[in-house]
Amino acid sequence: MPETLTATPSETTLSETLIICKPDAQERRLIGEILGRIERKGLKIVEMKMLTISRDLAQQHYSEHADKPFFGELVDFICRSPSVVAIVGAASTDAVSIMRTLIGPTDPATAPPGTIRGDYGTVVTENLVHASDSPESASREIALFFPER
Ligand code: IDP
Ligand code: MG
Repeated sequence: MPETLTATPSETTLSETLIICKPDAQERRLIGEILGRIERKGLKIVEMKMLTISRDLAQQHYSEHADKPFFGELVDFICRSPSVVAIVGAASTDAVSIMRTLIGPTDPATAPPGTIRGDYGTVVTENLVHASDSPESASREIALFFPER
């Protein structure tokens, strides 16, 4: 049997990021597909919960976009039905960049096939999945969604 099929994945996580399967993922029955891609990549789901994000939490999470014209639409969208929020760990220091590569660029219309957004989305607001954009954002967002940690 090839080594890759028998190897035990590393339990070590050297870095973490935060992901959100957004409301469109639940509505379109794509939560399992998204989490499956993350796991098959070799990343580890370290913590996970499902919740309908409150407007207050959404505004804090997306505070950097408060002045953008799409902010109201974005908050309405992210609160409209349940999301799955997870801490994702990598056995390297690159959890943030690996996850960002896996999801693809923000606009699914131009995101390359092979990325989650490129394979499943067509409009920019409803792009299925969030992932932290830097280690600093990851720390802030993990504290926001998992304050008990
Ligand atoms: P990111 O999710 O790739 O980091 P950001 O620029 O941080 O992208 O935007 C946050 C979220 O806001 C996006 O994932 C998308 O859902 C939404 N968004 C971004 N740009 C637009 C836009 O121009 N119109 C509507 N929604 C947008
Ligand atoms: Mg962002």
